[in-house]
Amino acid sequence: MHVVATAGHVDHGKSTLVRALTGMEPDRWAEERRRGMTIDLGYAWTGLPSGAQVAFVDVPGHQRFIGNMLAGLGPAPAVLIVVAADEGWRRQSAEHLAAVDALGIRHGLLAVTRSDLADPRPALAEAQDHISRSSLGTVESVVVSGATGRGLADLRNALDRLVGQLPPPVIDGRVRLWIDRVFTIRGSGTVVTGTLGAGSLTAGEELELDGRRLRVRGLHRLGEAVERVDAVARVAVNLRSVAVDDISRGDVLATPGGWRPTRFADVRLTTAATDLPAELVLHIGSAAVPVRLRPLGGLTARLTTARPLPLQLGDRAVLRDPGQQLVAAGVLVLDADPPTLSRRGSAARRAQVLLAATGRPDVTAEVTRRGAVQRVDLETLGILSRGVIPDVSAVREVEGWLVAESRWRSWSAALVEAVDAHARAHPLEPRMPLEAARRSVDVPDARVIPELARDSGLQVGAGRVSRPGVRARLGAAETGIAELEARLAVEPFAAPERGELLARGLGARELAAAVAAGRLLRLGDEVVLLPSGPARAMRVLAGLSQPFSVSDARQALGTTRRVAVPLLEHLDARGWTVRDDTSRRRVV
Ligand SMILES: Nc1nc2c(ncn2[C@@H]2O[C@H](COP(=O)(O)OP(=O)(O)O)[C@@H](O)[C@H]2O)c(=O)[nH]1
Ligand SMILES: [Mg+2]
Repeated sequence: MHVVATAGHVDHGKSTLVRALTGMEPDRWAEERRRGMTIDLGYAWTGLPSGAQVAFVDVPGHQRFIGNMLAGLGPAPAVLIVVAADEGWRRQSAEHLAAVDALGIRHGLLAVTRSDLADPRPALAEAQDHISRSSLGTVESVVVSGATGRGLADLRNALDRLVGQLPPPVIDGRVRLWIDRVFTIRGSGTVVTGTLGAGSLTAGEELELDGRRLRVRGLHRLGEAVERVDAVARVAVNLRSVAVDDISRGDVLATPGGWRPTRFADVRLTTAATDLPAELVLHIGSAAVPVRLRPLGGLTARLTTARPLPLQLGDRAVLRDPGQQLVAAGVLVLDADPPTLSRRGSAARRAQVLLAATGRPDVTAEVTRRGAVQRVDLETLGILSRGVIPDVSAVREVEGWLVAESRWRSWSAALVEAVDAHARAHPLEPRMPLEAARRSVDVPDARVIPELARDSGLQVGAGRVSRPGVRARLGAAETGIAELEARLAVEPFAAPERGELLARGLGARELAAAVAAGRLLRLGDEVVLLPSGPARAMRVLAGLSQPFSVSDARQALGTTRRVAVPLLEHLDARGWTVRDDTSRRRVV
């Protein structure tokens, strides 16, 4: 399906054309039909000669309803501009074209209608002239009459060519459905409608609305119940467990976790705009939200929105001056996650950065600007698609982080320096804990450190990072350790008592260093043996009749319960012995 919005001055024959093309009534309200004027958005659809389906979003032309018009136009990929032959280019023709241009819509068609009332050529030439200077460029034109039916077949063919040129939608991406209508259907409950520009919807799935998870009870597409709707489409979504009053036009149904609503965006003004007031209304999708505009320099500005919006890089929107009911400017979102502007001069520096921004995703530039960023953040900002691998010569991907090569090299240098400084300051434990390394290098996530360390010629083990082969410098404790080693070589299970350790100058730090250096083995808090102790114990225990008790082991090893119990537990833990029941073991 394709979606085309109408545009054009009030009473120029938009709704009449839609009615003639579709056989459906776009003016849904009794008041609209009584006044013969479109007030709100109308919806109608038809098949084209090629078999393609087109759904129209028919907009009001009257200046008072420009907000409604923008809600219909905002999410539409293409536009049908309607001009009356007898009236020519009028104020809202220009206003609507300004909105089309601000939104950067590139696909359109011109219909000069009411050709039964006047020579269509002057109106056509004038309209073409205006349109060719907008984002639409030169468009195909058709002369028609809604009253006589003249040119309707040509218009159908032209619509076919128009929709045939539209770029294929992305359907495996995130959903952001700007809601344009909310109502209840008896027996079904709350229904919302919108133009699905990308992604797909499935009955039964969960979506997010304003942070709430809601389940899709059913879907309608062109009036028919369906299980799944792919973009581009007009779609009606029946939602469970939400009241009509809790939803309004401009709200968004979104892929859960797929978007990060923001109140700040840096934008480029895309249409020449001078003397913009600071208080404006931003029209994006079907939403109209008050914003504050802070010029940064050149045509760039920071927008602060009255409520959070799910924005992404490259979004187009319209700024309107609420006092004047006019399109004030178009905006292109350059950054939906901008840095805070604090210090004097930071706005000007920010403008410098933004001047170079294209509004197209540039992963390398984004990662370089931020240094390091989580992949999921770039995905929610629309900068990187799921599964796409960034340029590996400029960006490194580690544990869900994207790190600019330049930042990686500075981290690497800082890590080597920090590890060396740690080793100098802590000779008894020269290996630096990962978290301390993370803090001193200012890496956002300790999970990145192991790869950073390896890439820097360092080694990682036991939650610490160090130069390869680094040893604890035991210094003054060396003599005490050597004496203890000599004694344990003779009496392997006579673990030293606290008094002996202190007498040999071995406090907690020295013992920890000797353990880290592989000189001693510590079992629990109390027992210190040689690292060979457990293997020597196994040789003795294997000679016992199996199973054996703690007491059997103690006697065979010539030691005390203080040593035997943790030693046996250590052997259990290594899988060298197993406990048969609560008190007896056997050698495996
Ligand atoms: N004679 C003539 N009248 C038309 C034609 N198209 C629309 N009209 C009339 O123009 C008026 C406005 O039409 P409408 O479709 O409501 O205009 P919209 O405001 O652009 O939607 C209505 O009275 C229509 O009957 C046409 O091709 N020929
Ligand atoms: Mg109308």
